[in-house]
Amino acid sequence: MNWPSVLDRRPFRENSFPSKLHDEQVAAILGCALGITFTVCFATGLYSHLAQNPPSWFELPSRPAGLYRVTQGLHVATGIASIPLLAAKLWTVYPKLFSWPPFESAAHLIARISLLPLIGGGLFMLFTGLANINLWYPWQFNFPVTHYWAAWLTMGALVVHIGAKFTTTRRVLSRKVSASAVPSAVDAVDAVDRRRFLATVFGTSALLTLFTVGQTFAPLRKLALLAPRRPDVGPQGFPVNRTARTAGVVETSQASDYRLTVTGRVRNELSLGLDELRALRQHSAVLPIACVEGWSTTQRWTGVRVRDLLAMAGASPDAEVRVESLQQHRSYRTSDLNPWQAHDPDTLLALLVNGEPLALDHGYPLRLIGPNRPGVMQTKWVTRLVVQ
Ligand SMILES: Nc1nc2c(c(=O)[nH]1)N[C@H]1C(S)=C(S)[C@@H](COP(=O)(O)O)O[C@H]1N2
Ligand SMILES: [Mo]
Repeated sequence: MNWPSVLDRRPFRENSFPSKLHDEQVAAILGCALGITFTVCFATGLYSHLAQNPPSWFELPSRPAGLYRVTQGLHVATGIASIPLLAAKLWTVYPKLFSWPPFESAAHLIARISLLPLIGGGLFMLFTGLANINLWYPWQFNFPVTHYWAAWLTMGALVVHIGAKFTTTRRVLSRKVSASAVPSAVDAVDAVDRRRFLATVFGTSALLTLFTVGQTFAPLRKLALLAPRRPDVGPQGFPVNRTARTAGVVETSQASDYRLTVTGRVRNELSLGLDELRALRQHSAVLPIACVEGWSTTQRWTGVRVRDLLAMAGASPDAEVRVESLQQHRSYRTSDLNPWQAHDPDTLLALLVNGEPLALDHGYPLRLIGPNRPGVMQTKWVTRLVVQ
């Protein structure tokens, strides 16, 4: 192959990309914004992962009660805000794909290779996250596991990228006027174009956030027009992800022989019918359901404290508890309470929401609700507590 003739063709030819928006300073500003949104998204995602899969050295505290709601709300909001930023950033820098020679030094080669996991990973994270909040799974893999490991790969590549671009970014961001001492009229027009481009990109990002963040931030609820789930729409005024029908619990949850059992490492096993549960001391708490998909809703729940049941059963105060649902298949049929959560005065097995018996889709006859827990761990249709 004859290289020079290849280089003579588009897109390798000089001036193949005449737009002045393919500019280092624009790329640097978008890069800084993405650095912030990706870092917040990664930190809140790690927290969510720890909450759902606690390693032996970590126990999720049960307070502040609304913490997970804030962190997961931020996770989804920063992910959504990143979409226009990443699209604009990729468009700004794509001519560099065709730069010649392809690399100038070993460090430059490594920096360019790291773009593969960075761009691939970034697009993968935003696409899978967006699909997940829309409950759309056009793939075979396990979403949480893959999304988690791809995040490490992406952030690793981001660290390499920041290292490689640090000097250039500092230089172009401190550049006030154009390279020539006296800026020409053409330069001034280019600068206005660049500012307009950036304003459009940041504006799109802000509008997307504004029209979705009401799914968890109550004052903006009316504006949550683009949110896949409205926090005030559903039976009893709040949403349902998994219905009793899809969970396969329609018959069992309505059976008159329903019992709650408390077993495992206890002195006396308990087996309580609904009337017996209603006759125990009832406690109310105002707590959110904070779904990993970013929506959340706060309700007033009433029922029996888990710690009261543990005391009745004679369980040790530092016990962990596995909460099991009538649901037999698919994920989220059980969840674990660490000792803090199990003994929190607001961790309830709720019979009522806002004074009414729970709707079947909200977990009738009994659901777990506790402070600072991911929504997926607020198990519905509870039938058994196993003390570990
Ligand atoms: N048994 C059971 N409980 C469950 C689920 C489930 O699939 N099965 N879904 C969880 C999820 S993802 C959330 S966000 C909360 C609230 O979900 P809902 O909107 O389906 O009630 O309940 C949780 N409890
Ligand atoms: Mo959820």
